[in-house]
Amino acid sequence: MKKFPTNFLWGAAMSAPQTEGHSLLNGKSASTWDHWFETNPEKFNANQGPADTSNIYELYKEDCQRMEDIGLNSIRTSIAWTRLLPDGKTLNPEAVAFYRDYFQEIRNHGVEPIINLFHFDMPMWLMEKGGWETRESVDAFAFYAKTAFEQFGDLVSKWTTFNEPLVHVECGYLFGYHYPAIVDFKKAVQVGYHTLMAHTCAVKAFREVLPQGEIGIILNISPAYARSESDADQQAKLASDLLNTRSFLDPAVHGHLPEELIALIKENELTPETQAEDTQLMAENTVDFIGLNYYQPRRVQAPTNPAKPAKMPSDLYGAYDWPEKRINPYRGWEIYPEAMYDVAIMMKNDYKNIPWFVSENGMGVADEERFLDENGMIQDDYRIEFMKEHLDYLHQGIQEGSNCFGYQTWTFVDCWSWLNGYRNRYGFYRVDLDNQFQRSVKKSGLWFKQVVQDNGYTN
Ligand code: BGP
Repeated sequence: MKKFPTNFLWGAAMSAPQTEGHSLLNGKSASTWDHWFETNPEKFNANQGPADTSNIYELYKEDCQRMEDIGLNSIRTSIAWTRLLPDGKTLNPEAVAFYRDYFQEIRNHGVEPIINLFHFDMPMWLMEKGGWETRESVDAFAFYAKTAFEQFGDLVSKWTTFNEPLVHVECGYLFGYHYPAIVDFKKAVQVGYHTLMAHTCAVKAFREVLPQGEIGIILNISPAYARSESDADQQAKLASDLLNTRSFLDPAVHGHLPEELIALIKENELTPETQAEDTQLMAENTVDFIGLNYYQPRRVQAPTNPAKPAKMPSDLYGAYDWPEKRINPYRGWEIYPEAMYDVAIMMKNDYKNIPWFVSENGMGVADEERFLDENGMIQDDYRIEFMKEHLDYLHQGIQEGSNCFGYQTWTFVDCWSWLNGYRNRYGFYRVDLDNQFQRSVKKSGLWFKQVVQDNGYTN
């Protein structure tokens, strides 16, 4: 049997905007998602918008029981900034009551809550002022963070600032997938920089309000693998790692941006506006732990005919189509569990072996009702296989000394996925959209329960 370290956290991750529903009710103001769905519903799969999502706002008590039913000992979700502080300043008492009861209920079921502050859900009032493009967003986020620590710090001891901060940078300011769908590399860098400073200032507030607690950040990790050992391909790998991995991981853990990244940004005339105190703030506010969301690697090669200075990241590294790749056809993402080991070793060797956990890993599959058995249970053996393969490599990394303390899958109950709505399902529980969001456990949920019980599994 492959055994995991004592007190290993087994769980699932989710987020407020993807699960709560009640998106414009109970005092919550609009996020960019509510606004975008209202103005451009055609962008969203099957007209599925953010209003209802999986209705945890009403079902959280039953859902906390469901967490216990499949043995989870930890869960990650987020607070909606727009629910807690609808105008950015005034506390919404209904939100405080809801989150307090929800977090208490999680704990009552023997599950440790890890609470995140931002999961792509920018308040619309702030976006109207320029969102992360403005320095004002840093202070606004720090205020929100401080408020959340004060209101819920007695119920939650593990906190994270951002989920995948690079996603709102890329999707919002380079590739058009998230509002405001601007395409501008320089703005993207500025947005990334302000996000980094917002994270930093939130950590600072945390140390003041909850000196006994632990705080981290959740990053999407797509380790780069170069086509060849040639200098040009290796240069592309370096650029990709600097922009996509080290841009947040280095400051979060080491307290400063990599010199090579600063030089790369400068060479390409992308240097953002900064403030004199930022360097010191970063140095003084490193994290206690890191969460890494791993789904797929990044295959890179030297770019062909790159613009100089770069207009897009593709001018710094090209996408390499690895002929041997294995793909999840529903999501179009490569399946490469080996990277889990590489990431574990990277954390050990390059990041001081800081405590870290796999904060998301999972497989989205469309039309899962194809796999319903006669008892109405989804037989998602593909998902079990996916988790096992990844856990195998994670286990190997831990055996070699990587300080990994947990594994959380995406996700607990099927949830709403941004522009993809409910097309691909990831949950341990199926959500029946035609039947008031009724849930039923999948085979993977029962498999996971056994894994948690045994703190490991047999291949
Ligand atoms: C991660 C996000 C999640 C979730 C997941 C699955 O990047 O943190 O919010 O959505 O990916 O991806 P998707 O929903 O796009 O299939």
